[in-house]
Amino acid sequence: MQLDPNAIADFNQRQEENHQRKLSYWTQEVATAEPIIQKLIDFQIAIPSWALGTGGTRFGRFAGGGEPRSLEEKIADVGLLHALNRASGAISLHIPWDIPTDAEAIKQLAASYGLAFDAVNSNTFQDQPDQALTYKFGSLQHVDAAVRQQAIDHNIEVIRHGEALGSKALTVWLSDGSCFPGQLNFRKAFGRTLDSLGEIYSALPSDWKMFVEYKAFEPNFYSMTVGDWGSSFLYATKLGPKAYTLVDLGHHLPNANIEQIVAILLNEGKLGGFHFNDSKYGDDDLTAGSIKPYQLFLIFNELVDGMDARGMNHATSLGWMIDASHNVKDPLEDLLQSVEAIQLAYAQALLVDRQALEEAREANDVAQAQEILQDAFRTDVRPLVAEARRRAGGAVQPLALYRHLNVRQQLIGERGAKTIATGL
Ligand code: RM4
Ligand code: MN
Ligand code: MN
Repeated sequence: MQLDPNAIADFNQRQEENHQRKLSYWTQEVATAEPIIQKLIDFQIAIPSWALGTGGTRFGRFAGGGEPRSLEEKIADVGLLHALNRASGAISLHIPWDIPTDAEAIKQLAASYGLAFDAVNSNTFQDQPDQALTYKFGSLQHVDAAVRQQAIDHNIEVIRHGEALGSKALTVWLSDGSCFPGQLNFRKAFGRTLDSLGEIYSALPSDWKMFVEYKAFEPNFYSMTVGDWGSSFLYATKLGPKAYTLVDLGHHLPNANIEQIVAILLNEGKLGGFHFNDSKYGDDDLTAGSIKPYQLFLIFNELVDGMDARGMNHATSLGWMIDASHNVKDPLEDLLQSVEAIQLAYAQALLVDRQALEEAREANDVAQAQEILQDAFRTDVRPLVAEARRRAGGAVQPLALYRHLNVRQQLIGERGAKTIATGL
């Protein structure tokens, strides 16, 4: 379904007075309000094609209705999100869950919604029905060269699909590792994985990036061959200048200081991008900012600081992607919430008084340094984010409008109550 632009304008009109009242503090009192609004308008977050349906756990799956049945319908869903918030202008595809059979048509369809294609993702963590060899004991690390070759070929095929769509990056997340001590020769597994990644790297177009995503656990529970940022950094460094580390917020051991990891990778020029989500325990894939919003802010604080130090464009230098799963919420509502949480953290980070913070640090004024960060974090920047959406043609209150228009009911009407989207 397409959103009627008049519906957005009408709904915004109802909020206008309220919105302007909250915004007036910003426009009248805060000198940086305008540049922050502009940065927010430019900042786009890619939606994962694998998270538009209801997610499951290994215990079950409780599907909602009106889930997208095809890649075309997934693109339509992301188009809806983007029409509402004007901040979801890209989609990230997972192959083979979403194979674009007619790339030109898919590209045009996406363009009609104002969407671009962010990183394409390969999948060597599952066996496909038509696949010759199994990934049960790994893919790029496998002891059998034929399995490694099959996984390399798959990744190259994913690059080709991405090229046809105008994608500029490949994300490789490997489930490779071992479940029990003794199962794997760590040194050999690292070497084989590096060689296999090297083959894929050689197939990258010159203007592409390769994102090496790490994860500390699951599905292998004793060791993961790309298990932490250190290993990912090592692979990326050995592979060459087009390879970068990708940080998925749910892929660390408990209590890891992710903002410090981000600061160091960024400073080394090896941070490629993000999979945003939130978690309480592990790779929970919950809505961004729903559990640890302060952590999300602290990550953005390092990002803004580090990107500015290196003269990087906030909107385009890194891959900004969501990787989430929704077991109990409407996926589209959840994604609207995630995008907004990311924008809020970004806006708060832009508010930090960096000069004062540096002065406090140089003076070892710990309390003052903490005050400066918490002052920004405790500021209600929702009017700024709403204004950025409004100016870009989106809804001041996207979730409220989504509900007001009964979008899910309409999707159920179009697609049916029992549909299943490919993905997590
Ligand atoms: C993994 C990882 C990858 C994602 C898969 C579906 O845990 O986060 O990025 O592609 O899940
Ligand atoms: Mn991920
Ligand atoms: Mn994950």
